[in-house]
Amino acid sequence: MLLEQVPRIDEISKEDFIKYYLDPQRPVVVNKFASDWPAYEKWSLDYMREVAGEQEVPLYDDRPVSYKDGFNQPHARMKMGAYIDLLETKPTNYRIFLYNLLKEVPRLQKDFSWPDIGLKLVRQLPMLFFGGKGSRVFMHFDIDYSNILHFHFHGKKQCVIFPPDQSDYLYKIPHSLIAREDIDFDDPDYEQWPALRHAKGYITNLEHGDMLYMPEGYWHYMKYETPGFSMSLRAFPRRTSNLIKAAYNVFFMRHFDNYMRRIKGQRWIDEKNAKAVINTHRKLGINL
Ligand SMILES: O=C(O)CCC(=O)C(=O)O
Repeated sequence: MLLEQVPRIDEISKEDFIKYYLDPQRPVVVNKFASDWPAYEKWSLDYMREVAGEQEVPLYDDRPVSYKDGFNQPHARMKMGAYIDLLETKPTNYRIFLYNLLKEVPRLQKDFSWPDIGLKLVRQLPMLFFGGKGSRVFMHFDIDYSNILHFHFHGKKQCVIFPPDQSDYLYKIPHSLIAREDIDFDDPDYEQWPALRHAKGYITNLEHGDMLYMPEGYWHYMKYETPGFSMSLRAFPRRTSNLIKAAYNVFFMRHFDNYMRRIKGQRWIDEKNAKAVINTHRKLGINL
């Protein structure tokens, strides 16, 4: 894998964001973008415990996809307060993924403002993500091919991202949004996954208040270096081809995948995992 640093800037106007990043679909990190928001002072794990401690939240760990679970089905539930205690006391794989906490706890919405940056952000979908020290978010892209503004709080996080045109090298699982889960994207085994040698992407490290812009359909793998949390704001894709793919995923693919899990069970998951390797190697003419 060839990873270059995501470009970083200290501030940006709407015009420049559109011209240099949104139109050409290039990622960027804006350092301390959130520094003007009340969230910059307030948002910490202690504050989340205070305002949302009693909320029951869905949790995911890094177990491989099983036919017994539905598409994106949580692995456990816990009170937010107990979850934050866990995050603060020991490393844990439990993560909160794609949770609309701001709907459950509306006062959090007063802590930030919607950036005026040339994106039509979807007001109903400010999603929060939490992770413990060392927890990893498998390599995936988002079902709706949105443009994503990803803000990080409290701790440090590393993000490895790839443009959609790198999909051929990433061992994509058919009928899903993920790459092979047994690839260690921190230190890939190129003997086992030779196609990854060709993949060209970006890496960046986010700290409290930083914002990463991920263009439409970008693959992302995230590692929480300390306990922390992030908020993603999203704008639906502007490219028609991505809108069509998003509609296909939302209205057909995930239901088809759930149906096949019920019909074929684990065989369906195993077949898809095998196909990810066959398809990738065939496209690149690799014979192992
Ligand atoms: O950082 C995370 O926990 C996951 C973030 C993510 O997948 C997203 O923003 O779409």
